[in-house]
Amino acid sequence: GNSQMGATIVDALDTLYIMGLHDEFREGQEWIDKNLDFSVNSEVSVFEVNIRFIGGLLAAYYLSGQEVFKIKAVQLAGKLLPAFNTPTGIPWAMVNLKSGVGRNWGWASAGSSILAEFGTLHMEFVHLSYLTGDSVYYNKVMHIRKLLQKMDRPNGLYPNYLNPRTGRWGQHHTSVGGLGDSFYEYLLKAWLMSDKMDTEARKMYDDAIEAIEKHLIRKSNGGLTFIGEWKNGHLERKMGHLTCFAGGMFALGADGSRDDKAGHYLQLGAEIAHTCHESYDRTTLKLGPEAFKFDGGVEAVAVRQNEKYYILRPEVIETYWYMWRFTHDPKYRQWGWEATQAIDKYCRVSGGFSGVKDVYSSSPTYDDVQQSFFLAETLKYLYLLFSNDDLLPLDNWVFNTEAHPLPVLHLANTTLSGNPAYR
Ligand code: DMJ
Repeated sequence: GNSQMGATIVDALDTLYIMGLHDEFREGQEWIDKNLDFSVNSEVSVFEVNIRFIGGLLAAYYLSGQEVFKIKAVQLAGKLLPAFNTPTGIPWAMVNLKSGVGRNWGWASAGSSILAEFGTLHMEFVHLSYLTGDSVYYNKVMHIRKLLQKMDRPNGLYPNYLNPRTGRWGQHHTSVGGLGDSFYEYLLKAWLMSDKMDTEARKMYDDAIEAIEKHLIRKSNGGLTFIGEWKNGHLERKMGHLTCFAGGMFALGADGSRDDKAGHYLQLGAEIAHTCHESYDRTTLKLGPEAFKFDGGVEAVAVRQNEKYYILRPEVIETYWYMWRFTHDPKYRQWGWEATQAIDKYCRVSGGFSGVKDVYSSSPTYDDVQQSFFLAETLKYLYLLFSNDDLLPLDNWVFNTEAHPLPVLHLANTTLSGNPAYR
Protein backbone atom coordinates (compact mmCIF):
# COMPACT_ATOMS: atom_id res chain seq x y z
CA GLY A 1 0.00 0.00 0.00
CA ASN A 2 0.96 3.66 -0.05
CA SER A 3 0.49 4.40 3.62
CA GLN A 4 3.01 4.42 6.44
CA MET A 5 2.41 0.96 7.90
CA GLY A 6 5.89 0.21 9.21
CA ALA A 7 6.29 -3.09 7.35
CA THR A 8 9.98 -3.37 8.21
CA ILE A 9 9.36 -2.77 11.91
CA VAL A 10 6.67 -5.45 12.10
CA ASP A 11 8.46 -7.94 9.86
CA ALA A 12 11.73 -7.63 11.81
CA LEU A 13 10.38 -7.89 15.36
CA ASP A 14 10.84 -11.61 15.93
CA THR A 15 14.32 -11.49 14.38
CA LEU A 16 15.25 -8.90 17.01
CA TYR A 17 13.81 -11.07 19.74
CA ILE A 18 15.57 -14.22 18.55
CA MET A 19 18.88 -12.37 18.29
CA GLY A 20 18.47 -11.08 21.85
CA LEU A 21 18.21 -7.43 20.73
CA HIS A 22 15.63 -6.70 23.39
CA ASP A 23 16.02 -2.91 23.56
CA GLU A 24 15.32 -2.61 19.85
CA PHE A 25 12.47 -5.08 20.23
CA ARG A 26 10.87 -2.91 22.92
CA GLU A 27 11.29 0.15 20.71
CA GLY A 28 9.46 -1.68 17.94
CA GLN A 29 6.75 -2.75 20.36
CA GLU A 30 6.27 0.83 21.47
CA TRP A 31 5.97 2.03 17.89
CA ILE A 32 3.40 -0.66 17.16
CA ASP A 33 1.43 0.15 20.28
CA LYS A 34 1.30 3.87 19.51
CA ASN A 35 1.36 4.12 15.74
CA LEU A 36 0.31 0.96 13.94
CA ASP A 37 -3.15 1.79 12.69
CA PHE A 38 -5.12 -0.14 10.08
CA SER A 39 -7.97 2.27 9.50
CA VAL A 40 -6.25 3.73 6.46
CA ASN A 41 -7.71 4.30 3.04
CA SER A 42 -5.21 2.04 1.38
CA GLU A 43 -5.43 -0.92 -0.94
CA VAL A 44 -3.17 -3.74 0.23
CA SER A 45 -2.25 -7.27 -0.85
CA VAL A 46 -4.13 -9.76 1.34
CA PHE A 47 -1.27 -12.25 1.00
CA GLU A 48 1.55 -9.82 1.83
CA VAL A 49 -0.31 -8.36 4.78
CA ASN A 50 -1.02 -11.84 6.07
CA ILE A 51 2.47 -13.26 5.81
CA ARG A 52 4.40 -10.16 6.88
CA PHE A 53 2.07 -8.36 9.33
CA ILE A 54 -0.19 -11.02 10.78
CA GLY A 55 2.59 -13.63 10.72
CA GLY A 56 5.06 -11.13 12.20
CA LEU A 57 2.68 -10.00 14.94
CA LEU A 58 1.67 -13.55 15.86
CA ALA A 59 5.29 -14.69 16.12
CA ALA A 60 6.15 -11.64 18.24
CA TYR A 61 3.19 -12.51 20.48
CA TYR A 62 4.14 -16.16 20.90
CA LEU A 63 7.79 -15.34 21.57
CA SER A 64 7.29 -12.44 23.97
CA GLY A 65 3.80 -13.02 25.40
CA GLN A 66 2.98 -9.32 24.89
CA GLU A 67 -0.79 -8.96 24.34
CA VAL A 68 -0.47 -5.92 22.10
CA PHE A 69 0.78 -8.07 19.23
CA LYS A 70 -2.17 -10.44 19.47
CA ILE A 71 -4.64 -7.56 19.63
CA LYS A 72 -3.12 -5.89 16.55
CA ALA A 73 -3.03 -9.16 14.61
CA VAL A 74 -6.72 -9.79 15.29
CA GLN A 75 -7.67 -6.20 14.40
CA LEU A 76 -5.83 -6.47 11.11
CA ALA A 77 -7.28 -9.88 10.28
CA GLY A 78 -10.74 -8.38 10.68
CA LYS A 79 -9.84 -5.84 8.00
CA LEU A 80 -8.88 -8.62 5.59
CA LEU A 81 -12.11 -10.60 5.98
CA PRO A 82 -14.12 -8.58 3.39
CA ALA A 83 -11.70 -9.90 0.75
CA PHE A 84 -13.42 -13.29 1.11
CA ASN A 85 -16.79 -11.91 -0.01
CA THR A 86 -16.64 -13.43 -3.49
CA PRO A 87 -19.09 -15.85 -5.15
CA THR A 88 -16.77 -18.78 -4.36
CA GLY A 89 -15.13 -17.68 -1.11
CA ILE A 90 -11.75 -17.59 -2.87
CA PRO A 91 -10.47 -14.19 -1.72
CA TRP A 92 -9.53 -11.23 -3.87
CA ALA A 93 -5.82 -10.48 -4.12
CA MET A 94 -6.27 -6.95 -2.81
CA VAL A 95 -8.57 -5.23 -0.38
CA ASN A 96 -9.04 -1.63 0.64
CA LEU A 97 -8.55 -1.58 4.41
CA LYS A 98 -11.11 1.18 4.87
CA SER A 99 -13.88 0.37 2.40
CA GLY A 100 -13.40 -3.41 2.33
CA VAL A 101 -13.68 -3.37 -1.48
CA GLY A 102 -11.63 -6.13 -3.07
CA ARG A 103 -10.25 -6.75 -6.54
CA ASN A 104 -7.68 -8.81 -8.40
CA TRP A 105 -4.45 -7.92 -10.14
CA GLY A 106 -5.03 -6.65 -13.67
CA TRP A 107 -2.27 -8.88 -15.04
CA ALA A 108 -3.60 -12.17 -13.65
CA SER A 109 -5.09 -14.60 -16.17
CA ALA A 110 -8.82 -13.98 -16.76
CA GLY A 111 -9.48 -12.05 -13.55
CA SER A 112 -8.05 -14.86 -11.46
CA SER A 113 -6.81 -14.98 -7.90
CA ILE A 114 -3.33 -16.45 -7.40
CA LEU A 115 -2.72 -19.91 -5.91
CA ALA A 116 0.28 -18.81 -3.81
CA GLU A 117 -1.77 -15.91 -2.44
CA PHE A 118 -5.11 -17.46 -1.45
CA GLY A 119 -3.26 -20.70 -0.60
CA THR A 120 -0.93 -19.01 1.91
CA LEU A 121 -3.34 -17.95 4.62
CA HIS A 122 -3.86 -21.24 6.40
CA MET A 123 -1.24 -21.16 9.15
CA GLU A 124 -1.97 -17.64 10.32
CA PHE A 125 -5.75 -18.04 10.13
CA VAL A 126 -5.75 -21.30 12.10
CA HIS A 127 -3.69 -19.57 14.79
CA LEU A 128 -6.09 -16.64 14.84
CA SER A 129 -9.00 -19.00 15.52
CA TYR A 130 -6.95 -20.84 18.12
CA LEU A 131 -6.10 -17.62 19.95
CA THR A 132 -9.50 -15.95 19.76
CA GLY A 133 -11.81 -18.96 19.96
CA ASP A 134 -13.60 -17.49 16.93
CA SER A 135 -13.94 -20.03 14.13
CA VAL A 136 -14.42 -17.43 11.39
CA TYR A 137 -10.76 -17.48 10.30
CA TYR A 138 -10.51 -21.24 10.37
CA ASN A 139 -13.69 -21.60 8.34
CA LYS A 140 -12.43 -19.24 5.63
CA VAL A 141 -9.26 -21.21 4.99
CA MET A 142 -10.88 -24.61 5.31
CA HIS A 143 -13.43 -23.54 2.72
CA ILE A 144 -10.58 -22.73 0.30
CA ARG A 145 -9.01 -26.10 0.93
CA LYS A 146 -12.26 -28.03 0.40
CA LEU A 147 -12.92 -26.20 -2.82
CA LEU A 148 -9.42 -26.98 -4.16
CA GLN A 149 -9.71 -30.57 -3.11
CA LYS A 150 -12.82 -31.09 -5.23
CA MET A 151 -11.39 -29.62 -8.41
CA ASP A 152 -9.88 -31.55 -11.32
CA ARG A 153 -6.21 -30.91 -11.79
CA PRO A 154 -4.57 -31.16 -15.19
CA ASN A 155 -1.92 -33.91 -14.88
CA GLY A 156 -2.39 -33.76 -11.13
CA LEU A 157 -0.88 -30.24 -11.13
CA TYR A 158 -2.46 -27.17 -9.53
CA PRO A 159 -2.63 -24.25 -11.97
CA ASN A 160 -1.46 -20.89 -10.57
CA TYR A 161 -4.71 -19.11 -11.45
CA LEU A 162 -8.25 -19.59 -10.15
CA ASN A 163 -11.18 -17.31 -10.94
CA PRO A 164 -12.99 -16.32 -7.71
CA ARG A 165 -16.26 -15.58 -9.56
CA THR A 166 -16.58 -18.80 -11.56
CA GLY A 167 -14.44 -21.19 -9.51
CA ARG A 168 -12.64 -22.24 -12.68
CA TRP A 169 -8.92 -22.47 -13.30
CA GLY A 170 -7.32 -19.74 -15.43
CA GLN A 171 -4.29 -20.49 -17.62
CA HIS A 172 -2.75 -23.89 -17.03
CA HIS A 173 0.56 -22.64 -15.68
CA THR A 174 2.10 -24.42 -12.71
CA SER A 175 5.05 -23.17 -10.69
CA VAL A 176 6.88 -24.12 -7.53
CA GLY A 177 8.32 -20.60 -7.67
CA GLY A 178 6.43 -17.31 -7.97
CA LEU A 179 2.60 -17.62 -8.06
CA GLY A 180 2.58 -21.20 -6.73
CA ASP A 181 5.37 -21.68 -4.16
CA SER A 182 3.99 -21.16 -0.69
CA PHE A 183 0.70 -22.95 -1.42
CA TYR A 184 2.65 -26.25 -1.40
CA GLU A 185 4.67 -25.09 1.59
CA TYR A 186 1.49 -24.40 3.58
CA LEU A 187 0.00 -27.83 2.86
CA LEU A 188 3.03 -29.42 4.47
CA LYS A 189 3.18 -26.90 7.28
CA ALA A 190 -0.54 -27.20 8.05
CA TRP A 191 0.14 -30.84 8.79
CA LEU A 192 3.23 -30.10 10.87
CA MET A 193 1.54 -27.27 12.71
CA SER A 194 -1.38 -29.52 13.71
CA ASP A 195 1.03 -31.92 15.40
CA LYS A 196 0.57 -34.14 12.31
CA MET A 197 -3.18 -34.49 12.92
CA ASP A 198 -4.24 -32.71 9.75
CA THR A 199 -3.63 -35.71 7.50
CA GLU A 200 -5.84 -34.22 4.78
CA ALA A 201 -3.22 -31.50 4.27
CA ARG A 202 -0.42 -34.07 4.22
CA LYS A 203 -2.23 -36.08 1.57
CA MET A 204 -2.74 -33.02 -0.60
CA TYR A 205 0.95 -32.19 -0.23
CA ASP A 206 2.05 -35.72 -1.12
CA ASP A 207 -0.22 -35.81 -4.19
CA ALA A 208 0.97 -32.39 -5.36
CA ILE A 209 4.65 -33.21 -4.88
CA GLU A 210 4.33 -36.49 -6.76
CA ALA A 211 2.87 -34.67 -9.78
CA ILE A 212 5.55 -31.97 -9.52
CA GLU A 213 8.30 -34.57 -9.49
CA LYS A 214 6.84 -36.31 -12.48
CA HIS A 215 6.26 -33.27 -14.66
CA LEU A 216 8.50 -30.43 -13.44
CA ILE A 217 11.69 -31.84 -11.92
CA ARG A 218 14.50 -32.74 -14.32
CA LYS A 219 18.27 -33.19 -14.42
CA SER A 220 20.31 -30.91 -16.69
CA ASN A 221 22.99 -32.26 -19.06
CA GLY A 222 25.56 -31.17 -16.49
CA GLY A 223 23.81 -33.19 -13.78
CA LEU A 224 22.03 -30.36 -11.92
CA THR A 225 18.55 -31.18 -10.62
CA PHE A 226 16.16 -28.32 -11.33
CA ILE A 227 12.45 -27.51 -11.02
CA GLY A 228 11.02 -26.04 -14.20
CA GLU A 229 7.70 -24.34 -14.87
CA TRP A 230 4.72 -25.92 -16.63
CA LYS A 231 3.12 -23.71 -19.28
CA ASN A 232 0.17 -25.15 -21.21
CA GLY A 233 1.62 -28.64 -21.57
CA HIS A 234 5.21 -27.49 -22.09
CA LEU A 235 8.10 -27.52 -19.60
CA GLU A 236 10.03 -24.28 -19.40
CA ARG A 237 13.58 -25.17 -18.27
CA LYS A 238 13.91 -22.16 -16.03
CA MET A 239 14.08 -21.97 -12.24
CA GLY A 240 13.45 -18.90 -10.10
CA HIS A 241 15.34 -17.86 -6.99
CA LEU A 242 11.95 -18.16 -5.28
CA THR A 243 11.82 -21.87 -6.26
CA CYS A 244 14.99 -22.54 -4.27
CA PHE A 245 12.95 -22.65 -1.04
CA ALA A 246 11.71 -26.07 -2.22
CA GLY A 247 14.99 -27.75 -1.23
CA GLY A 248 14.17 -26.98 2.40
CA MET A 249 10.54 -27.95 1.91
CA PHE A 250 11.42 -31.40 0.53
CA ALA A 251 13.78 -32.00 3.46
CA LEU A 252 11.17 -30.81 5.97
CA GLY A 253 8.56 -33.10 4.44
CA ALA A 254 10.84 -36.14 4.20
CA ASP A 255 9.79 -37.52 7.56
CA GLY A 256 6.24 -38.80 7.18
CA SER A 257 6.39 -39.09 3.41
CA ARG A 258 4.34 -41.63 1.51
CA ASP A 259 5.88 -45.11 1.06
CA ASP A 260 8.58 -44.03 3.50
CA LYS A 261 10.58 -42.18 0.87
CA ALA A 262 12.30 -40.03 3.48
CA GLY A 263 15.77 -40.73 2.09
CA HIS A 264 14.62 -39.84 -1.40
CA TYR A 265 13.19 -36.46 -0.37
CA LEU A 266 16.20 -35.56 1.74
CA GLN A 267 18.37 -36.34 -1.29
CA LEU A 268 16.11 -34.23 -3.52
CA GLY A 269 16.43 -31.36 -1.04
CA ALA A 270 20.22 -31.71 -1.15
CA GLU A 271 20.21 -31.67 -4.96
CA ILE A 272 18.11 -28.51 -5.10
CA ALA A 273 20.40 -26.88 -2.51
CA HIS A 274 23.38 -27.78 -4.68
CA THR A 275 21.78 -26.39 -7.85
CA CYS A 276 20.86 -23.15 -6.11
CA HIS A 277 24.38 -22.83 -4.71
CA GLU A 278 25.67 -23.23 -8.27
CA SER A 279 23.39 -20.37 -9.36
CA TYR A 280 25.23 -18.19 -6.81
CA ASP A 281 28.69 -19.59 -7.53
CA ARG A 282 28.44 -18.96 -11.28
CA THR A 283 28.03 -15.20 -10.83
CA THR A 284 30.61 -12.46 -10.34
CA LEU A 285 29.19 -11.29 -7.00
CA LYS A 286 28.50 -14.81 -5.65
CA LEU A 287 24.87 -13.81 -5.19
CA GLY A 288 22.10 -15.59 -7.06
CA PRO A 289 20.07 -14.13 -9.94
CA GLU A 290 16.28 -13.86 -9.88
CA ALA A 291 15.92 -16.67 -12.44
CA PHE A 292 18.29 -19.04 -14.21
CA LYS A 293 18.05 -21.39 -17.18
CA PHE A 294 19.01 -24.92 -18.14
CA ASP A 295 18.82 -24.70 -21.89
CA GLY A 296 21.09 -24.86 -24.91
CA GLY A 297 24.35 -25.24 -23.01
CA VAL A 298 23.32 -22.75 -20.31
CA GLU A 299 23.29 -24.18 -16.79
CA ALA A 300 22.11 -22.32 -13.68
CA VAL A 301 22.83 -18.93 -15.26
CA ALA A 302 20.48 -16.01 -15.97
CA VAL A 303 20.12 -15.20 -19.64
CA ARG A 304 17.85 -12.18 -19.78
CA GLN A 305 19.09 -8.88 -18.42
CA ASN A 306 15.90 -8.40 -16.39
CA GLU A 307 16.52 -11.66 -14.51
CA LYS A 308 20.02 -10.83 -13.28
CA TYR A 309 19.08 -8.93 -10.15
CA TYR A 310 19.34 -9.97 -6.48
CA ILE A 311 16.92 -8.25 -4.10
CA LEU A 312 18.16 -9.68 -0.79
CA ARG A 313 15.93 -12.72 -1.11
CA PRO A 314 16.16 -15.53 1.50
CA GLU A 315 15.16 -18.76 -0.30
CA VAL A 316 18.62 -20.19 -0.94
CA ILE A 317 19.80 -19.50 2.61
CA GLU A 318 16.49 -20.89 3.92
CA THR A 319 17.23 -24.18 2.15
CA TYR A 320 20.81 -24.21 3.49
CA TRP A 321 19.40 -23.85 7.01
CA TYR A 322 16.88 -26.68 6.72
CA MET A 323 19.52 -28.91 5.12
CA TRP A 324 21.91 -28.04 7.95
CA ARG A 325 19.32 -28.94 10.58
CA PHE A 326 18.61 -32.30 8.94
CA THR A 327 22.14 -33.34 7.93
CA HIS A 328 24.70 -31.21 9.81
CA ASP A 329 26.82 -31.33 6.70
CA PRO A 330 29.30 -28.45 7.20
CA LYS A 331 29.06 -27.42 3.55
CA TYR A 332 25.74 -25.72 4.29
CA ARG A 333 27.36 -23.44 6.83
CA GLN A 334 30.18 -22.79 4.40
CA TRP A 335 27.72 -21.85 1.64
CA GLY A 336 25.79 -19.65 4.07
CA TRP A 337 29.01 -17.91 5.03
CA GLU A 338 29.86 -17.28 1.35
CA ALA A 339 26.47 -15.62 0.89
CA THR A 340 26.91 -13.59 4.10
CA GLN A 341 30.22 -12.21 2.91
CA ALA A 342 28.85 -11.39 -0.53
CA ILE A 343 25.83 -9.58 0.94
CA ASP A 344 28.09 -7.63 3.28
CA LYS A 345 30.48 -6.72 0.48
CA TYR A 346 28.08 -5.87 -2.32
CA CYS A 347 24.74 -4.97 -0.72
CA ARG A 348 25.73 -2.95 2.35
CA VAL A 349 25.09 0.78 1.95
CA SER A 350 25.16 3.69 4.38
CA GLY A 351 21.46 3.41 5.28
CA GLY A 352 21.28 -0.38 5.50
CA PHE A 353 21.34 -2.96 2.69
CA SER A 354 20.23 -2.70 -0.91
CA GLY A 355 19.36 -5.06 -3.75
CA VAL A 356 21.71 -5.09 -6.76
CA LYS A 357 20.67 -4.95 -10.39
CA ASP A 358 23.16 -7.34 -11.98
CA VAL A 359 24.98 -10.13 -10.16
CA TYR A 360 27.23 -10.74 -13.17
CA SER A 361 28.63 -7.21 -13.20
CA SER A 362 31.75 -6.38 -11.21
CA SER A 363 30.49 -2.84 -10.64
CA PRO A 364 26.85 -3.43 -9.67
CA THR A 365 24.29 -0.70 -9.29
CA TYR A 366 21.88 -0.63 -6.38
CA ASP A 367 18.10 -0.73 -6.60
CA ASP A 368 17.96 1.41 -3.43
CA VAL A 369 15.42 -0.85 -1.71
CA GLN A 370 15.80 -2.87 1.48
CA GLN A 371 12.96 -5.37 1.27
CA SER A 372 11.34 -6.11 4.64
CA PHE A 373 11.98 -9.84 4.15
CA PHE A 374 15.72 -9.16 4.41
CA LEU A 375 15.37 -8.64 8.17
CA ALA A 376 12.46 -11.05 8.59
CA GLU A 377 13.97 -13.95 6.68
CA THR A 378 17.44 -13.62 5.18
CA LEU A 379 19.20 -12.49 8.35
CA LYS A 380 17.09 -14.74 10.58
CA TYR A 381 17.89 -17.87 8.57
CA LEU A 382 21.58 -16.93 8.53
CA TYR A 383 21.52 -16.44 12.29
CA LEU A 384 19.81 -19.80 12.80
CA LEU A 385 22.26 -21.50 10.44
CA PHE A 386 25.08 -20.58 12.82
CA SER A 387 23.09 -21.25 16.02
CA ASN A 388 22.45 -24.47 17.92
CA ASP A 389 19.48 -26.65 17.03
CA ASP A 390 17.81 -25.95 20.36
CA LEU A 391 17.06 -22.40 19.22
CA LEU A 392 13.54 -22.84 17.79
CA PRO A 393 13.56 -26.63 17.39
CA LEU A 394 11.54 -27.80 14.40
CA ASP A 395 9.56 -30.24 16.53
CA ASN A 396 7.93 -27.32 18.32
CA TRP A 397 7.95 -24.47 15.79
CA VAL A 398 6.78 -24.13 12.21
CA PHE A 399 7.97 -21.12 10.23
CA ASN A 400 5.47 -19.28 8.10
CA THR A 401 6.51 -18.38 4.56
CA GLU A 402 8.00 -15.10 5.82
CA ALA A 403 10.13 -16.99 8.40
CA HIS A 404 7.88 -16.09 11.34
CA PRO A 405 7.91 -19.01 13.80
CA LEU A 406 4.53 -20.23 15.04
CA PRO A 407 4.21 -22.97 17.63
CA VAL A 408 2.92 -26.45 16.86
CA LEU A 409 -0.64 -26.71 18.16
CA HIS A 410 -0.93 -29.84 20.27
CA LEU A 411 -4.61 -30.56 19.81
CA ALA A 412 -4.46 -34.16 20.94
CA ASN A 413 -7.38 -36.53 20.41
CA THR A 414 -9.43 -34.10 18.36
CA THR A 415 -9.71 -33.33 14.69
CA LEU A 416 -9.10 -29.72 13.76
CA SER A 417 -12.70 -29.06 12.82
CA GLY A 418 -14.04 -30.74 15.93
CA ASN A 419 -11.74 -28.94 18.31
CA PRO A 420 -13.61 -26.79 20.83
CA ALA A 421 -11.10 -24.01 20.24
CA TYR A 422 -12.76 -23.35 16.90
CA ARG A 423 -16.38 -23.26 17.96
C1 DMJ B 1 8.84 -13.47 0.95
O1 DMJ B 1 7.95 -12.42 1.17
C2 DMJ B 1 8.19 -14.80 1.22
O2 DMJ B 1 9.18 -15.74 1.44
C3 DMJ B 1 7.29 -15.24 0.10
O3 DMJ B 1 6.76 -16.51 0.32
C4 DMJ B 1 8.05 -15.24 -1.20
N1 DMJ B 1 8.80 -14.07 -1.44
C5 DMJ B 1 9.43 -13.31 -0.41
C6 DMJ B 1 10.93 -13.42 -0.34
O4 DMJ B 1 11.61 -13.58 -1.51
